[in-house]
Formats: sequence, C-alpha cells, structure tokens
Amino acid sequence: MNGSKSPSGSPGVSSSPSTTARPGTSASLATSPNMNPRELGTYTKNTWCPGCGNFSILSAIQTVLASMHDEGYPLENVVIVSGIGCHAKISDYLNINSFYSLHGRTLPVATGIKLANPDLKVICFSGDGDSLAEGLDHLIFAAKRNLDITLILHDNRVYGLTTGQYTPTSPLGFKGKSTPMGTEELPMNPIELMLVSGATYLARGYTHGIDLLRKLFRDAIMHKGFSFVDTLQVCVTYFNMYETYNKRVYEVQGNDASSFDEAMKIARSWDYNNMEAPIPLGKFYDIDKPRFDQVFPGYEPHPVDRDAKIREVLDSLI
Ligand SMILES: Cc1ncc(C[n+]2csc(CCOP(=O)(O)OP(=O)(O)O)c2C)c(N)n1
Ligand code: SF4
Ligand SMILES: [Mg+2]
Repeated sequence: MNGSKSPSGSPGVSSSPSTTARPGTSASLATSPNMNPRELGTYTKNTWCPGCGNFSILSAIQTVLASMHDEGYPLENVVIVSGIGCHAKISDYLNINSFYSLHGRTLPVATGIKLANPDLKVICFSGDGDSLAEGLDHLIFAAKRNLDITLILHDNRVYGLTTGQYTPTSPLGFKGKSTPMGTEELPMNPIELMLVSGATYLARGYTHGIDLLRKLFRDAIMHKGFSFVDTLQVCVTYFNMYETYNKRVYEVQGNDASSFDEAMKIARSWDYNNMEAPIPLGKFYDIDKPRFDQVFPGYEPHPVDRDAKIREVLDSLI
C-alpha cells in the first residue's frame, strides 16, 4: 500500500499512518489508552453537504475503532475499503489503512484483502448505487460465501455524487435527474436479499440514531462472517427523508436473531416503498456458519514476521 490518501473519486490505496493524518496521532494508534475518536480523523477537506447523514457514519465508526484500540485491538490490522460515491470519501476522512476502490467493486477488493491476509478486519463502506446496482453480483456472492467482511451500506436511496438519479432502493415515483416523471420501478429490499443470499449478520441503523449505529457497527465488525448494516443515511440535498424517518423508525426489541423466519418477517415489515409502515431498526439476524475464508482451498494461516518483512521491503528500495 502506498502512503498517500487518494483524492476524492480516484481509485487507490493508502496506509495508516497517512500523509493527511493529524500530526502526532499515528504513532499512538496501537499504544496509548483511551484514544480520542477525533484522532482517527484527517486533515483532508470534508466536502459532504452540511446535514448529510455521512457525518454520523464517520463519527460512529471513529468511536467504534477508538474503543477497539482501547481494548487492545491493533488498528493497523483494520482495513477499510470504499467504492465510489459520496459515501466513499470516508476513506479520505479516516486515518486508517484504506483502499479507495472502483464504483461497484468494493467487495472484490475486500475479498482479495481478506483472503491474502485473513488476520485483517476488513470493513467496506459502500453506497446503495455502489453495492445494489453496479456491484450487486459481488454483494450476493460475498453473502453466499459468508466471507468474514463487514459491509456498511450508506443507503441514501439516491446516487448522491452524480447529483440525484434513482437507485434500487428509491421508492416508486421517485423524481430525479434520470426519472423526471418519477421512476416506474418498485424498490428492492436489501435486507431480504441478503438474508436469502446467505449473510449471517443483518441489521439496520439510521444516521439520526448514533448510539444504535455505534452498537450495530461494533457488533457487525466483531461478527465472524458476512455482516451487513443497512444504514438509512439521509442525503439532504437529493432525497431528504429526515422528517419521514424521524416519525417512523423504531428499534426492534426481544426478537430471536437466530431465526431466519423472524428475521424475514421483520425485514418484510417495511418494503422501502410503503410510506405509512413503521421502519424497524436494530439487529435482525445473527448466526454462525462456515466461512469462505476458512475453507478457501490452499488457505492456511501463516504468521508473518512483520519486522523482517518490512526490512525486506525497505532493503529492496535501497
Ligand atoms: C465504473 C463506474 N460506473 C459509474 C460511475 C459513475 N458513478 C460515480 S458515483 C455513482 C453513483 C454513486 O451512488 P451511490 O453508490 O449510491 O453513492 P452515494 O454518492 O449516494 O454515496 C456513479 C454511477 C463510475 N465512477 N464508475
Ligand atoms: S449529495 Fe447527498 S450524500 Fe452526497 S454529500 Fe451531499 S447530502 Fe451527502
Ligand atoms: Mg446512494
């Protein structure tokens, strides 16, 4: 991985510590207790619109990563992968190993990283266009394989970066740049799709509910297997759903997360189109199942002498 944060919209890789990290923070990542989540920020100019739900996702993941650090988890073992879209700029704003990939190709990159080094925690940040349109096949296969990867979906139900076209989760009649008369398509239900595809952890969060969001992100990252958090991330500029969501979201309580049928029932209780139905948030499904990264032919965990490897790379540059 190279050491520079790539500009917004460009594919590339960067490693922590990055050149845009706040000074004095990188060396402390693995050692100092009680990390301030803000230490995981960067100096890159933030270009998200004021009020965008992406800020909550950034803040929630910073808190979760800082708490993992405080519990002794080495943050150099975390890699984030993003697609292309407004959501993907999170790679620029987080001082963590990152790979800014291509639109729709978040999961192939994450799969390669995980299979090459199964000791890494791989967290994908993807958009509803990124993973449910152009990258849909990759999403289904990642769930089918039950890869040990987390995917946080910034589900704003619109193409934000390209200024407001409909996506697979936009409701029927959504008016945007590509559908000025309103879309004629019914939305898909990503949670239902992930459940039948084989994902082993499913949850929904909302960017106006940061405590729950942190809890779900942490839970999903700790889960062994493919975890998917559909995050209702409001795009204030092209599809402002704050008022609607604020009235209708509620947290599921007491559900049996080991039950496929119960998870399906909760998932189907809101179909992304019905403007009246309550919208469940929380953990819907959580089971154990063999994972692809355990059974991949030829896979064997191989401890690496990190210092020797770094010396070898440095020597090769002299
Ligand atoms: C291969 C490829 N196809 C299409 C595009 C154009 N493109 C860039 S971002 C985007 C949509 C982003 O929407 P989404 O994934 O929902 O992210 P958001 O901006 O809403 O966070 C598209 C179609 C591209 N850059 N590369
Ligand atoms: S266009 Fe929408 S998703 Fe993109 S930064 Fe602005 S509010 Fe957020
Ligand atoms: Mg989107």
